[in-house]
Amino acid sequence: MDYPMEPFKIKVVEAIPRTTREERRAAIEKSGYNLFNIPAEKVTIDLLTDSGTSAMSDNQWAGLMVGDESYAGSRNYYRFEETVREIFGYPHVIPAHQGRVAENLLFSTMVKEGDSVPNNIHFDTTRANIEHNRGRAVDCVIDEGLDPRADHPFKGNMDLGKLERTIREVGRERVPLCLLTITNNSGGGQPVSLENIRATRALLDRYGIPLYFDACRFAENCYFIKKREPGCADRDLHSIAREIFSYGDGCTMSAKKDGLVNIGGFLCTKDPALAEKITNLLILVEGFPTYGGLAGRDLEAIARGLREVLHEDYLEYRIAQVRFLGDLLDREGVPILKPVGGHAVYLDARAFLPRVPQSRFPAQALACELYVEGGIRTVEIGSLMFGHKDPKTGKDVYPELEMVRLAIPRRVYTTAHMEYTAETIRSVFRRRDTIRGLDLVHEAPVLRHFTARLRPVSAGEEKRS
Ligand code: PM9
Repeated sequence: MDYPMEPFKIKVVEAIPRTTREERRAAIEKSGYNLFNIPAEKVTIDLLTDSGTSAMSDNQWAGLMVGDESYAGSRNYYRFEETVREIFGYPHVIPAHQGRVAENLLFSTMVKEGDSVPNNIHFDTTRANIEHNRGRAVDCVIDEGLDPRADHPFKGNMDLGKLERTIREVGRERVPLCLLTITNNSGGGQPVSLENIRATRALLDRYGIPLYFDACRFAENCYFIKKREPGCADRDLHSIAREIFSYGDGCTMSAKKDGLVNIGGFLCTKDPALAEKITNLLILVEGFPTYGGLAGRDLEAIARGLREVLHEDYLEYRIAQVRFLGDLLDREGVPILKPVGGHAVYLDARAFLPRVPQSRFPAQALACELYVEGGIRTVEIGSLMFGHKDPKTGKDVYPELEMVRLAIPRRVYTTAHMEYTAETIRSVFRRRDTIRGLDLVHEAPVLRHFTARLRPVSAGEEKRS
């Protein structure tokens, strides 16, 4: 069978909200055409994010009951630390309540004004945390990773030429670290190959630059390596993970993704001096080093989730479910980013709505239509999330990729939910010529997509633009 059956059965269920089209129209207007402002009880299928939205297993729920809530030295911390050390192989493990805190701790310690930090593609919080420390976030993904239709098994790979040019342009001393995001979320959930990781490491070694992984979806990346990389088919997923991380100096992790939990994260490093500095900062802003902003029970759930996420039958189902939704859309000619990534299907909004210019946020307009059509909440990864003004010229700069991401929560939705989602999208696709763009009404200075307010462009305004 092409799509394997779910390797679990369902013990607890949660009712799905149903709404009328009129209710959804009223909700989207009230939200300022921003899906982050829609109450979850007005959402039928919630594909806003795969972050913190997983269903935990019975084993993880059981783990919550053995939570040790001691302020210092909780037994769950030691289990968490042992598990992270075993999978990731780094000696220093620093808990945090989510990924962006790990990023903030790392960059505020390592990045200084005027520094550049290369990555395949920085995710929004990563970019924002670097820029908050007055650094420059530089994307160096291979060209295929910026072309929604290019076929490549590892579209998340780092372009070594772009990476080396960046280092030479700014000088080695202005590059305090390099990142690799696995899988590459902003580029379509695309994996990075072991070969590319090894080569990136070798290049960085020539300049003495540390490599850190943004490891949110590391297990999905391991699975793609096993399936696609020559010589890896018979390898165990743990050994692939250990090899990946052996090439790094550490990692940041949002356990809300491949930790299979609703909250949590951590930072790892090989560097004892850096670990000490970061731990001191952690105590100031997040909590004591054996809980880092989390309850003991959360640490236990992460430890158990990290072991479950590397089960091969789970990953086979996970990746196939996402591909199933992608195939349903592709078959009908709906433009999607290909090949389908690990955690999400990405609609190519420029191809879907070719008449809407990037200055009018086509991906955001499309995301709003999907909500009105069938109560499906998605997220824009395009000009609203990544567009900005060039600080030198003051001109608007737009990202290459203009996408709507359908992120699939782990172990939450069934095949029928995927079919309903595909049918809703196909209905919008059939009436795509009627969809107009949006204008910004309000934006925050950083991470504007979370709180922005927009309004639809009228037919007259559209003609004039
Ligand atoms: N990613 C996502 O939906 C959640 C925030 S935006 C709705 O994809 C990477 C690659 C991420 C990521 C979060 C973080 C931050 C870092 N790197 O959300 O702070 O995809 O735990 O992690 C989101 P936290």
